[in-house]
Amino acid sequence: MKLDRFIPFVVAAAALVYAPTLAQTTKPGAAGSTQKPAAAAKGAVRTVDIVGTEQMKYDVTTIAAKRNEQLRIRLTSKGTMPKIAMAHNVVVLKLGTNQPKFIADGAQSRETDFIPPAMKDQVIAKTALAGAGETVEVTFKVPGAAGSYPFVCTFPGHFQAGMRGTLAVK
Ligand SMILES: [Cu+2]
Repeated sequence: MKLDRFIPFVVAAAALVYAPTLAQTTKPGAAGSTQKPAAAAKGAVRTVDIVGTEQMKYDVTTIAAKRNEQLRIRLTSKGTMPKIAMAHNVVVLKLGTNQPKFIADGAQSRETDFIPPAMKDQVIAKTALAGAGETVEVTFKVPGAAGSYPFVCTFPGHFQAGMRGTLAVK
C-alpha cells in the first residue's frame, strides 16, 4: 500500500531534480549565464485587476495608463449564475467608436463573444468571456495617443446596465 504511493512521489521528485538540467541542455546558450526573468526586464507588464459582478458592474471603471505602456487587464467574474446567462469580458475600443452600434450589432454574434465581426477593427484589446469564478486576461500595448478610451462588456444587456469604463491614457 505505502509503496504504491511512494513510487509516484519518487518519480515526481526526480523530475523536479532533473528538470533544470534538461532545460539547460535544450538551451545551450543560456548555460552558465544568470538570466533574469522576462518580467524583471525593462518594460515590465503592469497588471490591473477588475471584478465583474452579477449586478452587471465592474468594480474598476477608470484605469489610468501611460502612453505605450504594457498593460495586463485581468478580469474575474463573481457570482453563481451559469455562463450562458451571465458572463463578462473587457473590450477596449478605439477613440470615436460608435459604442451603441458596436454593442447592438455584437449582441447578434455569440460565436464571436458578442463582438461584431464588421467592427472588429475598432477593438484595441479584448479578453475572453468569463463565467462565474473564472478569470480572463489580456496583455496589450496602450495606445501612443492620449485620450479617454472606452472599455465595455459586450455580453448582451450589460453595457446598457452600466458595465463600461474608461482607459484614461496620459
Ligand atoms: Cu458583463
